[in-house]
Amino acid sequence: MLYLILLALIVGGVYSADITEGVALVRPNDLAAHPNLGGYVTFKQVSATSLAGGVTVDVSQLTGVPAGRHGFHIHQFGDSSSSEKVGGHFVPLCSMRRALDDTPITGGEILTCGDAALNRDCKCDEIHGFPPSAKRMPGDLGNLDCTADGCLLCFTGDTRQSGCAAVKTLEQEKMSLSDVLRSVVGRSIAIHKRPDTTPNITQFGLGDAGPAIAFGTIGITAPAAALPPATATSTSGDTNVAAPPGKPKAEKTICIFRKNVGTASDGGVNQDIEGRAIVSIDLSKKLAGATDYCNMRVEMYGVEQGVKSFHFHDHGDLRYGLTSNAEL
Ligand SMILES: [Cu+2]
Repeated sequence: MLYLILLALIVGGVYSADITEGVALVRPNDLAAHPNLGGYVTFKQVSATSLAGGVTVDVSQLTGVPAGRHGFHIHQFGDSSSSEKVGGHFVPLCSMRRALDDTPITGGEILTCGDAALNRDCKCDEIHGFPPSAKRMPGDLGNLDCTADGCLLCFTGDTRQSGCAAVKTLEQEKMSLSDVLRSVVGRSIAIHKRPDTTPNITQFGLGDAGPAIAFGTIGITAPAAALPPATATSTSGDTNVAAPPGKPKAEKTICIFRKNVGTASDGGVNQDIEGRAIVSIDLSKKLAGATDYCNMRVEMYGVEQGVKSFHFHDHGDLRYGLTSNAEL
């Protein structure tokens, strides 16, 4: 009996309340070209207490992505207002040297990056590649393979018939939702126009996937209890301990408001509102002991006249907004 109770405690402790989750609502960069591109992608850290086991990515809820293969990455920054603002592929700890110049990566350097299950050497993180190899930037997620039925995620050698799947796990401890050093919270995901075709990781390159057709910013998933029934898919229980990046410390954050996809009749509301809110910290003021070191600037368009309430909310789970009657 004691054994059973202990087992229940262990299982409950790991899998009920502490799994860390993130979710990115995806929006097209050209609403006229892709009026139905939407949905969301979820990220779940397999272990609540360590990076071992990796992060599971679920693309099953993406909709309206054009048929074919599309490069799929996490990018460095959460400002999804342009391809320049999202930065390069997510590389949390190492120099971005290889993303900024044409320095070829030699075979010798490649040899120092083993293809073992775990390899955190910077040389492994700076090289563009495909999972499941360890020789890839942490933001390299492979390709999406989409049809009218939806999208699958594909790694090296995968085909739609064999290997590609709606839910796949990224290993090698390259990203996290609980570790501030490797956190993907607040970063952007990008769906590109063309396939990521990195056949040879010995050459510099980011895969020739072309421009991004859609972005989404990864936010902390709301606990299931806080979500409207239609979107209550989180298994986090009452808490979600996903953590935003801690290093380098951010002095400025931005929230991009994008026009909604869909029509009012299928749940799309406030379709004319767009803009951004920027919160920044004046470090010189803060270090000098001033109390007015935090500034906020809001640029919004399409809001009907009148007084509107404006809040920060607990989570970054924008599926809240998919239900027009959600009162928050
Ligand atoms: Cu990309």
